[in-house]
Amino acid sequence: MAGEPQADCLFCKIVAGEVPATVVRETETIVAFRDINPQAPTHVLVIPKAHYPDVATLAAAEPQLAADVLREAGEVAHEDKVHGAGYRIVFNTGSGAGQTVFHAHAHLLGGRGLEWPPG
Ligand code: DGP
Repeated sequence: MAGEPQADCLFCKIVAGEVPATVVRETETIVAFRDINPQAPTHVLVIPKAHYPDVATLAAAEPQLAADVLREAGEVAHEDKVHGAGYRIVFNTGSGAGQTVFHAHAHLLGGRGLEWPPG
């Protein structure tokens, strides 16, 4: 069923506490934790607790939950003090765009200069 935990999903296991992560923020609907392979001084993943394979599927099924992810990414940017200098929120969507974990997640990147266009 849409949104239900998936046994083979790494991020569902992080939500369940079965895989450890450095959690920086948690609400009823989302978890935010530091990326294991950080690409910037602040690199936090913000995920819905419910399982959706990518952001487009999430936004179509539960737009309020997608909004929760965006709002909480902004909150983490404030907490990590990267909001002043600017930061980026990225959703890799599909393997061709670099998505490797198929549980929707926002990358919050900040704390260094960020090039445009991204690679
Ligand atoms: P993406 O390539 O957009 O699907 O991003 C997946 C991210 O997940 C990638 O930046 C690395 C991160 N990641 C993968 N495995 C783990 C893990 O076990 N723990 C944490 N904290 N991050 C992980």
